[in-house]
This record gives sequence, C-alpha cells and structure tokens, in this order.
Amino acid sequence: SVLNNWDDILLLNDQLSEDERMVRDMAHTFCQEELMPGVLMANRNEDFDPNIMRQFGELGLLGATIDGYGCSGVNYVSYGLVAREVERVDSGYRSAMSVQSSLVMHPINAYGTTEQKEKYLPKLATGEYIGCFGLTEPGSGSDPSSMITRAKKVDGGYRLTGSKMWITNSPIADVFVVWAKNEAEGNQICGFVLEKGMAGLSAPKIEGKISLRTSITGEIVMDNVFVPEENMFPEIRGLAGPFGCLNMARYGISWGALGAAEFCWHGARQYGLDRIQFKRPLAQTQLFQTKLANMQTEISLGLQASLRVGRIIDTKKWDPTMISMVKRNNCGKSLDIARMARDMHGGNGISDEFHVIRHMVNLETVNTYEGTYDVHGLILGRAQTGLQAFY
Ligand code: TGC
Ligand code: FAD
Repeated sequence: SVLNNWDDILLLNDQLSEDERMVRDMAHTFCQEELMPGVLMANRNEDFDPNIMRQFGELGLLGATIDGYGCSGVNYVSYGLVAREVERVDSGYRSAMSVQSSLVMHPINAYGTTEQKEKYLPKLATGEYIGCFGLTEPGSGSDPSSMITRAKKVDGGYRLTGSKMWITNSPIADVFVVWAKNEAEGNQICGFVLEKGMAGLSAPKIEGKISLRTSITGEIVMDNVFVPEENMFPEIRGLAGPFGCLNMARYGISWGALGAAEFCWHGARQYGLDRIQFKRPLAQTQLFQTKLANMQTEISLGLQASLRVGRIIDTKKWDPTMISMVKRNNCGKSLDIARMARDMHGGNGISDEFHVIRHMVNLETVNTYEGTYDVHGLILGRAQTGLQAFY
C-alpha cells in the first residue's frame, strides 16, 4: 500500500517540500521534548514561562515568514506546520507564538517605518522583547469598529486613553501594538506601538481563566499615555490595519487547532486500544471505531484545506474569505473532536494527566478569539449573498 501511516491517509507528508518537512520536524522535536513535559504543571498553576519565547526565538519560530531582521523567511505553509506542532502541545503556547509573529511583528513589518522595524523586529525575533496586540475592548469584541480608545494629537505625538480587554501576553509585554481612533483624522482607526514603562500605561492580568491557562492574558489600560509621533504607523488607516494582521493569525490558527485535535484523536485511539471493558478493547467496538473514523476524516480534510490556503497565500493571490472558512471549520471541528475524545476517555478524560480536557477547554477560546465561529459564518454569508447580516 502507498499508505505508510494510518494518521496520514491523504499523504499530506508527500505534499510538502523537503524544507517544509525539515521545519515541521524541528518544531515537532522541540515541542515534544521541551514543551510537552512541563505543560501539565504550567496549566495547573496557570503559569507562562517567558523563557519559552526565547526558545521559540532561538529556533527561528518568531516572525518566521519575515525576510530580514534576524527572521527565518520561511513560507506560510511552514508557518502553519509550526503552529500545528506547537498547538499539538497546547493552544496557549501557539497563542504566544502567533500573537508575537502575526499580530506584533507582521504589522511592524508591513506598516512600520524603517526605524520602527530596526528598533523592534530583531528583539522580537529573538524573544528578548515580548509583544501584544490590543484591539478588543470591554465593550467592543466582534464589532471592533465600536472601539472607544482615543488618540488625541498633542505636540510631538499623541495621547492615548482607553482600555483593551482579553489581551494575550499583555501583562508581560515590552511592546504593545494598539489600535485607537484618531481624533485629528475624523476618528479613523490608527495603529501605535507603545512600550512598557510609558507613563499612564498598565496591563493587569485577568485572573480565573478556565481555558488557555498556559497563556497569560490581561488588559491594557491607557490613561492619557503620551506616544511619540514616531511610534505611530504612518500610513495604514481604518480596520484594514488590524484585519490585515488577523488574516495571518487566523490562517495559523486553522492549522494549530487541528494539531490539538490530532493529539485528542491519537489519545482516544490509544486509550481505546489499552482499555478493556466487556472483555475486549474499547477500540474493538463499532461505536468507538466510527468515532475514530469521524475524527480521522475531519482532521484529514481540514489539513488539506489549510494546506491549500497556505499554498494560495504563498502565491500572494488570496482572499480573506478563504481564511475565514478554514479558521471557522477547523476550530469548530477540532472542538467537537476534543469533546468526543474527552468522552471516549471516560472518567480518566476529566483528569489533566490525559490532556484531552485541557485541549477541549482551550479550544473553546480558540473557537472564540480572532473572530468567533458565528462571525466567520457571517463573513462567508456576506461574501456569497452581498448582504451583511451583522447589524
Ligand atoms: P468591514 O466593513 O467588513 O471592513 C472594514 C474595513 O476593513 C477591511 N477588511 C479587511 N481587510 C483585510 N483583511 C480582512 N480580513 C478584512 N476584513 C475587512 C475592509 O475592506 C474595510 O476596509 P476599508 O478600507 O474599506 O475601510 O467591517 P465591519 O465593521 O463590517 O466588520 C465586521 C466583521 C465581523 C467582519 C469584523 O469586524 C470581524 O472580523 N470581527 C471579529 C473581530 C476579531 O476577529 N477580533 C480579533 C481580536 S485579536 C484576537 O482575538 C487575538 S487572539 C490571538 C491569540 O492569542 O492567538
Ligand atoms: P461578543 O462579540 O460579545 O460575542 C458574544 C457572542 O455573540 C458570540 O457567540 C458571537 O459569535 C455572538 N455574536 C456577536 N455578534 C453577532 C452577530 N452579529 N450575530 C450573531 N451572533 C453574534 N483580542 C485582542 O484584541 N487581542 C488579543 O490578544 C486577544 N487575545 C484573547 C485571548 C483570550 C484567552 C480570549 C478569550 C480572547 C482574546 N481576544 C483578544 C478577544 C477576542 O478576539 C474576542 O473575545 C472575540 O473577538 C469575541 O468578542 P467578545 O468576547 O466581545 O464576544
């Protein structure tokens, strides 16, 4: 048979170049050897070790698609493959990597001045600096156009006032990419790079998360923070600015979520082989096998779709709706798979030692952030009918 592995039924491995396989294998080894052993306690204690960012940096996994500034310059398929390996361990670790790469380094690279790029990108690439991205506010989530954070023009720069909510990495961030309405330009949305230590800037941690506990999440509170003119993105205006970053992060998530789903599928299969009930392995029952077949099918199809979108992005002729489709489908399917795997582990499934319940609760966040499942449905609905149904 041409099939080497039951877990690669559509021969995805053969569709990758040698370079892509190398990046994937390197990320896989790092994630399994360095991240997996500590994830249980990190999740239990709600602990994110910033040193993980330095390790990502050493391996060239931060801003990996950027050319120059110490970045690896790999293609978007490789970026997706890395996201899949990191999230196979935990969505929180992938979150830290994708925020730094797609939501902080990407906008600085795409919208920033030469000085901004030279100042921030090399240190973000090594993980010496940790970045965060502030779009969501307490009263503005799915509808970011309703944000109330304001930038007021003053001598030499702007004063920013407002607060951002649910911001990955904010409590430990050195660099904050923040979106605000610029009063001097008719309240158009503009992007600013803030730095830790600016007067009036704080980033309190959000406590009590049941999901994504290996990732640190906080607010960004800005009380009349002075931001020099040179820290503003000079040209990008409107929601196209933040959405331009979200596209790439959402694409990475489409791969990442499937990494988590694969872990759950493999875990359920192994559990079913090991666990004897009614005098036979659970895996020898028809119900168990059809559940495994459903997982295999959705994961294999989802990976093909993300690979296809990655290949299209690498040709630079892509559309955001393609990304909405894979972000939405792969997150929704992965969440279903994790819930099913949890069930197939019986009572053990609720123990963190089997990891599936951690993936399950993480995927609740992944299905919600970067545009919820339903919001991406509305984006796709609008694109095919020409009618927007948000309002
Ligand atoms: P709409 O009228 O659709 O668009 C306004 C302007 O934005 C442009 N645009 C895009 N540009 C590039 N890429 C995209 N995907 C774009 N989507 C829209 C559009 O062309 C237009 O440009 P212009 O120049 O004409 O002004 O705006 P709307 O207000 O109707 O939007 C509705 C909706 C629902 C599509 C949008 O607001 C949305 O996607 N909401 C979801 C919000 C979201 O995703 N938030 C994410 C926050 S960050 C985060 O969650 C990080 S978690 C990271 C982690 O830890 O991994
Ligand atoms: P809401 O927009 O209030 O939505 C609530 C529910 O209503 C959802 O089910 C939604 O699908 C539904 N809904 C909304 N609008 C409609 C409609 N028109 N029709 C039908 N149903 C609708 N944001 C950042 O800016 N930066 C970050 O780094 C970041 N990290 C995050 C980390 C975590 C752990 C979490 C949980 C969130 C993070 N977010 C971040 C915020 C995230 O992007 C938002 O939570 C998300 O966009 C949804 O917004 P909301 O929570 O305000 O929900």
